[in-house]
Amino acid sequence: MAMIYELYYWPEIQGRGEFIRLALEEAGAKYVDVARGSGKKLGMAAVSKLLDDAKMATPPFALPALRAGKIVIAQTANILLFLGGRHGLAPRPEAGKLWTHQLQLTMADFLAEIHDTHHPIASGLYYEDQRQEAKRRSREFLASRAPKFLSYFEDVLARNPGHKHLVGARLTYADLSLFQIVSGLNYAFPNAMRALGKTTPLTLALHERVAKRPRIAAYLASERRIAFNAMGIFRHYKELDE
Ligand SMILES: N[C@@H](CCC(=O)N[C@@H](CS)C(=O)NCC(=O)O)C(=O)O
Repeated sequence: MAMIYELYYWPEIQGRGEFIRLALEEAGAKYVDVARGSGKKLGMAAVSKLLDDAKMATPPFALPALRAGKIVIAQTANILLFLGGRHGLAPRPEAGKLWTHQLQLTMADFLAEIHDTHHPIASGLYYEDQRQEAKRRSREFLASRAPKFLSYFEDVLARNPGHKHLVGARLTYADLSLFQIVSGLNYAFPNAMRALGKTTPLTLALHERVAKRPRIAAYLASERRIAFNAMGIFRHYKELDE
């Protein structure tokens, strides 16, 4: 019988959980989005139970976490390393596996900087309490950091024969994650992305192709896909996108 994974993540945002959802959806894997479910052993109570489990020998520091049978794995890139190996979403040879993981870790760095555009001082403070700093941070991010990260991934695509995937000749979870990053940046910084996109045609083409993959297209059109919103990692504040 196929395993039913349990994804533990916050119920109202795409956030880091979305990188896991995309991999599970592309793999056609069976999973339960625990916090979004209702009934026995589901909902936020189940998430709290996991996070508060004092007896667990391998507790996660933060979400997302994935339960696969007896093991619970956390750290987005670590979960994807695991799923990539199990579902053919990464090369099997060590060099390719590590390269895919390396790209994912670089996207994790990028994502942290994206988050810090609207929360540069503290995640625990309201955006309104760090507005001025957010403006400065975003200006710097859009002028130098976003172009540096995006042109890096563009260059990786350019170096890979065929230019269709980040790694080798087949789709990997790194492609799915780059799709998610571009989707999020388009939502958060539509103005800046209009200009930045012109310099990253291979990345934009990858984004289009991933969106059209049958399982991903079905997922994006479904209720399982949470819309971008003002609570997630990718947020749209007009004043940060000028
Ligand atoms: N490096 C971790 C970061 C995890 C993380 O920061 N998760 C957020 C939600 S997206 C969280 O639950 N943070 C709570 C905290 O840091 O206290 C990963 O990539 O999974």
